[in-house]
Amino acid sequence: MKTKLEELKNQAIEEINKIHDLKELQELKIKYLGRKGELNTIKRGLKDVPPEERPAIGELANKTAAEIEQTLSQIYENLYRASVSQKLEAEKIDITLPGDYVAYGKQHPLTATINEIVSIFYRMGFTLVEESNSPEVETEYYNFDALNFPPEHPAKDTQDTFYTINAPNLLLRSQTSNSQIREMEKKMPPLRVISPGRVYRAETVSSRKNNLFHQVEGVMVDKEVTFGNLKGVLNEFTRQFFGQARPTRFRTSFFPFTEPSAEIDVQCIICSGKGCRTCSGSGWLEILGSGMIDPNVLRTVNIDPEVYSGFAFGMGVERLAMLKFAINDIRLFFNNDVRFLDQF
Ligand code: 2NL
Repeated sequence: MKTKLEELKNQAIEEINKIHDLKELQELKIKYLGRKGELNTIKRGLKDVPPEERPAIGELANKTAAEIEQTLSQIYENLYRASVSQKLEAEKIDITLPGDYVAYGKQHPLTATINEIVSIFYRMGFTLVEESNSPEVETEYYNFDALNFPPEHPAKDTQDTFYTINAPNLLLRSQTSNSQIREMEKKMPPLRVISPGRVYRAETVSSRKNNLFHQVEGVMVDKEVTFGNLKGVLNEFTRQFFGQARPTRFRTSFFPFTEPSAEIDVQCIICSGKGCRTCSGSGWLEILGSGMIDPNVLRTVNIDPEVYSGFAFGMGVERLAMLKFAINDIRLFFNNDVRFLDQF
């Protein structure tokens, strides 16, 4: 039995030293040291050994087991180390390589233009209308009637305005004045608010017109607000938006909701001559409409026109952005072509 154990040990160590991976190691462990393994098979012969020799043989069996165990764990350690360094080698990262290209998003030119307009007025004491006062789906009353549009005004025609088919008198607002009417209904003067937002018109889409566009409108209402205040505020706006050097002019106009009314032009940024397509040769470009709020409008929102007066203005954001950045097609704002958007 002594030789059997001796042979077993040598055989086991020889086999263990030949293995390549942890799976083989596990198999050998079971083969030699497992419950039904070779060592136990030999140990079962212990009962045939004379009693006086049993302790020495038993001790030898335990020693053999310990030696096999030790060889196994040594090999285990070597294999484990090798597998870890192999893994580390395979997953090695070269931190000196340049990083991946990341395409940064940009603010849309319309958003940037709205933000610029809003911040200019903000610095002159205007605040934004409340979102809840500025719905895009609106009643005929807030879009037209409260603004002193006569019942038969052509803008009310279904050819010009999008009406909903499932509810009478419900439409997509054609200007953001609805929000100022709602603000004035709820709050007392002094008031200085602006309302940027989407508006809708049933236009034939072209390089100059889209069914959806953006407006910024504003009103200021207080005791003794004058046309002089209107000129002061709007001159300051055009100076900041188009720059000190660009000449502007006031020109008389007409709107149902303001009296008197005026439009502001800036000198054409494209041309300085007769054949210009941008300004039709006039040399001037209209940038916004304005006026003193009609007393009828103030009465409609329960503000006494004998006590209070106000001015109002409205401008098309796409139009202003097109003039400022020399963009020749309004559809570029809505196509989301990155080659266009990347330039801002
Ligand atoms: C334009 C002209 C304008 C207004 C908008 C307004 C609003 C109220 C009362 C009176 Cl609540 N007026 N808004 C006034 C004058 C002109 O817009 O050409 N917009 C693109």
